[in-house]
Order: sequence, then C-alpha cells, then structure tokens
Amino acid sequence: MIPVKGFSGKKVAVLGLGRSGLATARALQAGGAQPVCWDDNPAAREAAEGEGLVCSDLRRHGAFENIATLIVSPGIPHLYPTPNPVVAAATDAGVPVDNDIGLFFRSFAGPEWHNYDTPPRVIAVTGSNGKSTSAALIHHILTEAGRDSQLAGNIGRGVLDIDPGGDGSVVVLELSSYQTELARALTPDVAVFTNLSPDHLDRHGGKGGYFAAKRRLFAEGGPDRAVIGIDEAEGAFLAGQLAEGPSDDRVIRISVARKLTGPGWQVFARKGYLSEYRKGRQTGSIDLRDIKGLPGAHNHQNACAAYAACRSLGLAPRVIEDALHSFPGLPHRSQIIAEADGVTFVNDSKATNVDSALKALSAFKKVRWICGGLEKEGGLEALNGVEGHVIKAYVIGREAAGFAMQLTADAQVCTTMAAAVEQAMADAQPGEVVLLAPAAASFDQYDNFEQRGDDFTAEVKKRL
Ligand code: UMA
Repeated sequence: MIPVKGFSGKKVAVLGLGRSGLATARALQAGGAQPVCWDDNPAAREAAEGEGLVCSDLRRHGAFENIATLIVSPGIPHLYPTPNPVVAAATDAGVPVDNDIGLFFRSFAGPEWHNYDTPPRVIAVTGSNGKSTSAALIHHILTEAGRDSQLAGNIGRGVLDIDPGGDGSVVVLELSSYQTELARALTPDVAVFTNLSPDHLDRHGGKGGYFAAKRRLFAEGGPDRAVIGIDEAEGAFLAGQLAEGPSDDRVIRISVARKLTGPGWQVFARKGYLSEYRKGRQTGSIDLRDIKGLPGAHNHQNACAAYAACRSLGLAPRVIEDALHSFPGLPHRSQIIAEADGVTFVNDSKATNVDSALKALSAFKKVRWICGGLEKEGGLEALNGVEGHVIKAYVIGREAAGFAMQLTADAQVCTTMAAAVEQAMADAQPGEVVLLAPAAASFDQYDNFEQRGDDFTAEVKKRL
C-alpha cells in the first residue's frame, strides 16, 4: 500500500467504495487521515463498515464542513452527463475534488529514494484501445528482464494498493480518461498514448472532451518521455505539440500505418515487422508474425508502444524481443481459447466498441463473427465493409434484430450466446475462426465484458 501524504489529521471524503475507493480509504488511514466514506449502494457501505471504515451520508446539508478534499471513484460522473450530487455539493462548498491517481502521484516518492541508485519510475499508459495490453506487455517485458515491476490502475488494481517503490523498480499504470480527467497531479516519467477513437462520449461531453481528458497526462507536469501513436489526427497533433522539432527524441512516435524514418526517435510495424529508427538510422527490428500472444495490426501497435516504453528505460532490443515471445496475452483480448478440427476460437469480449471490433476482425481472414449487445453512441456504420473478413455474423443481445439489420455482412439473429456459438460451430469449416468481438457493451445481458467472455468460452468448451 502507498500511504497517502499531506492529509494527516484531516478528514477526506471518499465517494465510491469499489476497488479504487476501498484502496484509497485504506491508504488515507495509513497516512494518518480520517476517511469519511460514502457509496450510493448500501451493500458497499456495509462491506466498508465491516472492515472498520467510517461511512457518513455525503449528500446531507453541511456534509463538507471540515472536509479537506473529496476523492471520487472513476465510474462516478463528476461532470457529464451530470455531476453526482455529492461531487456537486463538494464543488459548491469549495472543496477540491481529486481521485486516487492524484493522491498516488503526490504520495509515491519517499525520503528513502535519496539512498537509491536508480529512483523508481512510473510509466502511465492511456488511449482508447490497447492500453490494457500495452500496459500488461510493458510489465511482462520488465519482469522478464529481471526488473522489479508492478501493474495497476484501470487494469483492475487500485493504484494506492501497490507496494512502495524499491531501488530501480517500475510502476506501470493503465489510466482511463475518467482517471486522467480528474487527477490533480499527473507526473509519470514515461507517458504512452496508444490511439484515439470515440468512446465514453457521454462522460466527456463529446470527442473533444474525451481527447482533452487523455491529453492531461502529457500536460500536467510533462513526462520526460512521451510515446505517441500518430495514426489518428489527435495523436499526430499531440506529438507535434510536445516536440520542439522533428529531431526531438523526448517524443517517440509509433505507427502501424506508415514507415517512420525521420531524424527523431520512432517505432513502427509494417507487414509484420517492427522497426526502430533513431536519428535516421535503424536501431532495432523484430519479426512479430509468429508471436502468438499478439495477433493482428492492433496488437502490433501494442508491441510498438511497449517496445518504445521499454527502450526509453534502456532495455536492449533483444531482451524485449525474447519477452514478446513469452507474452501470454490478456484474457478477453484476442485470446485463443480453443482450436478444434482446424477451427480456432477467439475471445475478444473486450471489443466493446466498433473500432476495437474492427481491429479484432482485421487480425483474421475467414471469420464467423459473434457480435451485438448494447449499442454505443456513434452507430454501426463503420462496420460496413467487413465482408472481406466475415463469412457470417451471429448477432446476440436484447436488440439483436435491430443490430443485425444495420450490418452489411450476412447476419443471423441468435439473441443468446448459446444459440450463436451453436450455429457458428455448426457452420465453421477448417481454416476459419469463430470470433467473439461484440462491437457493443455487455450490460444488456451481462454484468461486464468479462462475464460475457467467460460465457462464450464455456459455451464453446462444452461443445468440443
Ligand atoms: N457508485 C456510486 N454512485 C454512482 C456510481 C457508482 O456510489 O453514481 C459506486 C458503486 O456502488 C460502487 C463504486 O461506486 O461501489 C464503483 O466505483 P467504480 O465504478 O469507479 O469501480 P471500481 O471498482 O472502483 O473500479 C475502478 C474502475 N472502474 C471504472 O472506471 C468504471 C476500474 O476500471 C479500475 O480497474 C479500478 O477502479 C481500479 O483502478 C474498470 C473499467 O471498466 C476495469 N474501466 C473503464 C473501461 O476500461 O472502459 C473506464
């Protein structure tokens, strides 16, 4: 745990008692503060009280008297579509609003760091897609290289839950736009921006607000090194804004769309090969084609991001290459769950938006595609044209018929996962892939995307 500094003897309000909220309340206590907790769900309050935390209704009049700051969980709206009433009350009372990420950056460094040969480093990864895989890959490479590394943030572990940094250690954080938008301190040593495509637009008042939230990671304090995916206009703009000129190697540009051989520092992947160029000369090359844990161009972008971040810490290209080969991949992300009679079954339940589903589809040639669920803002039009890869779509979800009607690919309304898997398996021929890449949220039928991916896996395995 990282004890929170700067609030000893003070009351700090904590809103939301999930993974990040509970870790925050414990870390505040460890730092000598008095957390005053609230969650709109009574069961969450009961669980917190069960471990000795104090809960008090932060919605009541005068709740923010003598409160130093309010810490808000990422899943709770602080601005759009409308602020949670507790956040609005704190703002009205003039109480600063922050989150666990802000507290982490204020509290991580300790006096013992003076005695370290190499102070701990923080690598923070953001972007619309690929941030979990890129962050997990960086952590994997560092661990394989013998570095002391910890992984936390949006990937599932509250940032204040990790151990204090040791000599030469690294913390790898996956940060969502919810987290970067609210944090009052954001000072990673290396910051990574994978890509940008519309997501969570309701929480950021549109795409501009969404980009602005992610961009804060590069503005507040400024990382020593920025690794930026430049295949979209926003990334290209950000790289240009951060660099003094084309040869400024504080920015490492990455691409899977084009060759980058300018005077600066860049890493790109083309035709399955990763290349690193620095000062106009090639300094590294890796064949990515046989790396099982990283199929498809979107994963090659993750490989470029992780490679660049690890190179910026001084790791050798060969060390990184060896570690890429042993990366097992993440559950629910292009995860091969079975192979039988020449058919491969792939779980990409994390493809919760159109863009990530397109990326998953483009990694394979002949796809029996299980898709559908709760449609996100922006429509499905971008999915037109997938016929080159998709033999047939098997549509799940409560609104499966409406979803199927919007697809140009041959589509069958299946509604349930069981029916979709049954039909796709009956139709599949050797050499084909049965891929779950929903292009939609899971909440119409499941609690989360993990449960949806587990259901797919179970339905496949019981028929093999
Ligand atoms: N709650 C309220 N009022 C509300 C809404 C929620 O009191 O109006 C309470 C709930 O009752 C619950 C708590 O808030 O007890 C949940 O807070 P939370 O949704 O922030 O969830 P945590 O468990 O704290 O998990 C959060 C991140 N969740 C979200 O951003 C939605 C986790 O990312 C993250 O791993 C974790 O902190 C540790 O840092 C998950 C996620 O879905 C994986 N992220 C989104 C994504 O990847 O698309 C951004």
